[in-house]
Amino acid sequence: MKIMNHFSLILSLCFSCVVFAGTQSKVDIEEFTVRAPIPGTQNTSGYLVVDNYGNQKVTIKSVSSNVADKTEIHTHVMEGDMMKMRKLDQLAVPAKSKVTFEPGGHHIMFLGLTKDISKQQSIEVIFTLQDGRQLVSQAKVVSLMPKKEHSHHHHH
Ligand SMILES: [Cu+2]
Repeated sequence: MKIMNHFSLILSLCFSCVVFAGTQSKVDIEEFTVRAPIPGTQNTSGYLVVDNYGNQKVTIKSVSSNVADKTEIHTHVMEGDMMKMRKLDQLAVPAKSKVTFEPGGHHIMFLGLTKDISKQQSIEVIFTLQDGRQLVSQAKVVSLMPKKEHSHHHHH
């Protein structure tokens, strides 16, 4: 039974290579937020969920934006007892699964901001997939700074 399962898995993988090559990947970018940079800093990070609801693995090859010199996929790794960021050259999302980018894990890194994104509602980020398709998504700009201006408003 186990051997059969393996055999049919291999068959279906090869089958999908031939039949579905060139078809569109079924993937969504969800809950995309980017942090307004801390004043005086040039870098910031974004978080999202990549939802691959298709039957094929989806690989993100690169990300780009027009608000920073470089836009990269990063993850955090432990080196000794130090948490360090590392650039990922690509990110594979298995079929029927989600990858969550969150603080302490994967993130979109914006290096060398060229625009003051804290004044924008959202920014555009483009994900290029291995099949050449591009996903254009909007990241909502969120501020981590306490909203002091609201603390003096009293509602009666
Ligand atoms: Cu980073």
